[in-house]
Amino acid sequence: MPRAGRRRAAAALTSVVVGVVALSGCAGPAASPHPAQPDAGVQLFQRPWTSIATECAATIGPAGFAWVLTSPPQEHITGSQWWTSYQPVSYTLDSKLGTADEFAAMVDACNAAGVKVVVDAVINHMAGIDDGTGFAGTPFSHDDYPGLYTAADFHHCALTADDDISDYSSREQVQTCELSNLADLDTSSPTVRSTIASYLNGLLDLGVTGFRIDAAKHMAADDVAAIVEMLPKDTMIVSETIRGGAAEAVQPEEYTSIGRVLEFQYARDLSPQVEGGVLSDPLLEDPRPSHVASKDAVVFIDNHDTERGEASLTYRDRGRYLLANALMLADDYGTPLVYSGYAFTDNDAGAPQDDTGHVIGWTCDGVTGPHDAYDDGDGVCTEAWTAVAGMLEFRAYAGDAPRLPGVGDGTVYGFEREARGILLVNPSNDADTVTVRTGLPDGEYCDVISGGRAAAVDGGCRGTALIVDHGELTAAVPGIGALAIHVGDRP
Ligand code: ARE
Ligand code: CA
Repeated sequence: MPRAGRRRAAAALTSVVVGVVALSGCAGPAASPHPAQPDAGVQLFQRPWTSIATECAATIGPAGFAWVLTSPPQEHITGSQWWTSYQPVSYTLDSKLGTADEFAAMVDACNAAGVKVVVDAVINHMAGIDDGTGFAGTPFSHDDYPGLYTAADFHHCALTADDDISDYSSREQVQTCELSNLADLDTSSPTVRSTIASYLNGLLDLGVTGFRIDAAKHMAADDVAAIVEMLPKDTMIVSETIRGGAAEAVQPEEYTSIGRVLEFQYARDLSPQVEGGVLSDPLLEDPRPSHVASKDAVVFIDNHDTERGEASLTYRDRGRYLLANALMLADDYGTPLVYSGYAFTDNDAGAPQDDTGHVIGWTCDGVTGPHDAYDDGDGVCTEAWTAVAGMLEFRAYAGDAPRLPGVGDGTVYGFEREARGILLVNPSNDADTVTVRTGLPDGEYCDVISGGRAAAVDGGCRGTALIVDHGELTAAVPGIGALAIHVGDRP
């Protein structure tokens, strides 16, 4: 199908799915508002295309995710580490995650399930090793990639002894030297820009919706903008610009005119509070200092880098990690990106591979929450957690209702999305009962943390039933637990 046709078809399918969600909302009480269009995404780190295709139909679409972020799809260096994906050798779609045909089939399957596909675009650099043969058989050396780039297409910054970035307070180093020895493309060059744009346009032709721009900080914002201008106007762009503090020369704000940015500060403020068991700090409420504007932000609790580094909560924290995700999904700040990777003890270890170097696929059948224990290589399957699906529904019903100031007592903290829903979390080990004022209409509700999406079934409730009476909600919140009710889920 030609590009325009495919893209139109994907848009039409999305609105059909949204329509179905809206209709099931109507089956409830007449007063229920319709849910808003989903906006949250899920990063499926190192998940093969055939697995993503299955998951889009089985869990991701039904859970109410709007988009999935894939790992990089281009040919890369060989090796068992996950990070080989971030050393491109060519733009051929033949990688440890699957073939071009499998990629195209995955995009079609996800679009058909109402899930848009956003691709991790590694365009700042090529490989970081001296030479080799790529996963699809392409021979290369550090700054020579046959038929694609020659030495003239790369920066050779000559600002540091080894041409590597050593000082993040120098804009010139950050953007024209090598990030960990990765051959740095001269993104100011018109030919480099158009080579990159043709790679990205090829992906859009397959029905992809947009891109995470890897290492965006390491390209001048003007260079990224010039490349994005060669793509269709509605292409979704999420720039990876790690907020590195005031001493750094390059700041995320420089990239917000191009699209959204990943706002790293969000998890840095939220997660330590959940981990420490005390949630009350006004940092979590408006106005949020040192964050980009809400409309410009994609937020997350962790990602593939931070779960191996700075993140204070990851899948290993099980219940508290779930609480942080619930708080993010309930929030009115930013576009949430849930993270789903695999268990590991060695930071470099890739997802399990077969003897051809392909990652062995996994699906999330039967997963309903964090596992009690993980073996290395186990899929975490966050996208299949009952509470995550429930909070995506909460989010849809919260729509554009503002987040009200925090409520709570003892170890329980929570907030209301005005008159639409309320979330209460208890990050301590012990259950705690609280009574809070709420603007939700009086009546019976069904908790979506324990009950999931459409927790109210057949006039009953699959989760914990809760009552709002005279504008008050009294609830026993389990230790390392949460309760969430919204106007769309009333038995
Ligand atoms: C690997 C080896 C290196 C080797 C290199 C070349 O680990 O030892 O020199 O290969 O052979 C990922 C891995 C890297 C890996 C790379 C290539 O994390 O370990 O290197 O793939 O295979 C900065 C950047 C930010 C970047 C992080 C990791 O600003 O863009 O570093 N994040 C993205 C991806 C990564 C990926 C890359 C970029 C490269 O998400 O997964 O690397 O494509 C402060 C600064 C930050 C800085 C941070 C860490 O916080 O504010 O800007 O992030 O320090 O240095
Ligand atoms: Ca660069």
